[in-house]
Amino acid sequence: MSLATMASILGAEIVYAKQMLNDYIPIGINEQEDLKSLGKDPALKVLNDRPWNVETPIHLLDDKVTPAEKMFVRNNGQLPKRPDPGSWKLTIQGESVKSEKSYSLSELKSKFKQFTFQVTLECGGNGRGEFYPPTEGNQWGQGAVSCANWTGVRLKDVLQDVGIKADAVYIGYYGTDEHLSGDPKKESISRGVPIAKAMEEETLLAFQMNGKDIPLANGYPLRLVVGGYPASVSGKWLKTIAVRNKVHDGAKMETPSYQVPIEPMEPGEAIKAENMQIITSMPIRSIITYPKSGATFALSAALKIRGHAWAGEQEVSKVAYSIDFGSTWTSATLEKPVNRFAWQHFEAQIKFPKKGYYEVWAMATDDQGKSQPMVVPGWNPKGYLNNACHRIAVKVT
Ligand SMILES: Nc1nc2c(c(=O)[nH]1)N[C@H]1C(S)=C(S)[C@@H](COP(=O)(O)O)O[C@H]1N2
Ligand SMILES: [Mo]
Repeated sequence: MSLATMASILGAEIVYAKQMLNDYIPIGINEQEDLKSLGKDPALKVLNDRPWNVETPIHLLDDKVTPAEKMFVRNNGQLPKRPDPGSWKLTIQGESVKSEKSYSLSELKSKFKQFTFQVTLECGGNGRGEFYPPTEGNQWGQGAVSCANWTGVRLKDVLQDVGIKADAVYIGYYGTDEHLSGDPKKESISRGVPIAKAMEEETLLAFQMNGKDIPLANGYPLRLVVGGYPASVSGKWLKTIAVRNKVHDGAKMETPSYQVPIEPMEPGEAIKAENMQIITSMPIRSIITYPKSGATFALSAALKIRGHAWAGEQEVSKVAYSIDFGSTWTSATLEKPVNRFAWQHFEAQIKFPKKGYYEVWAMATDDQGKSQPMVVPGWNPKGYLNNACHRIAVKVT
């Protein structure tokens, strides 16, 4: 590869190119090539490539419907090879099914009514990087979230077709992604939801995203899509659903995975299983997707900001912004969600009083009156559910 080609891929001159070894490929290029092979925008941020954990910078979440190439990736195990959709089977089994049943993808598509919902999928660890003291795990900024259109059939309709017993309390999923160790006896992740959540109208067995095949990294050819809960319950590369007569006990259902303290904990305090609860509805949060933090604007023109807000299983009823470090707040214009579990868009026109440096903060409030905290909320051992206000820097000249 010529220096000029490398510079154009990197989008910058390689300042010390003369010092580079012959045939050396800058790491910046490797990561970008890998992202391209994943089908992702090279501007996404790789937090880990084994397993793949790729975050979307917030200004790239500006679309109302998240496009495939901008959707974050959170894998716990190895990325499966592209499977043959013709031989894919979904099996519904477990203690609480009347009898096990399997469906091919074409059976799922032809036998059941299809639905499309726009669903916010947010990693339970989104915002983890801001906890202090730091907790283990991917140090996500605030971009481990997406909101795409998912098309599929209702899990409810399929479970009713299979026939489930009265003692069913939970479902658990199994995907085809191998454990990082390659040990076939180990699962990378196998989580689930209470049966009532599984039976909700919007809970889908999805085979399309934004009207196309689901990207491989996001679960091709079939994934569970469950709104409002942490995205870890939306199993990718879905092969099996177990209908359980107890809380599902798959990988990452155990304490402290995807659990938060009932009574507040001090950093370093020993974790007691009886003080931990499984995360259900995600907390309220908002992000300012335009402008990009650090942008410069002329004082003469009003600045139009925009972004999205969501609140797990609740609806967002208000978004306000502040330009004076939270002293005063002004309401933004807020749209209704296109359906339950879709994020909601807000925008506002800001007139700044004079030239200088500002921060724009956004704060959402849900229909139960719950707002986002201005600072990082209660520390927890795995760094989940940081929904502190998002803020951007703005220079007015
Ligand atoms: N089979 C499988 N499903 C999975 C995961 C996984 O590693 N394997 N990761 C979960 C987690 S923790 C999250 S946050 C979401 C991420 O979805 P995405 O990669 O499509 O953005 O998928 C969930 N479903
Ligand atoms: Mo996650």
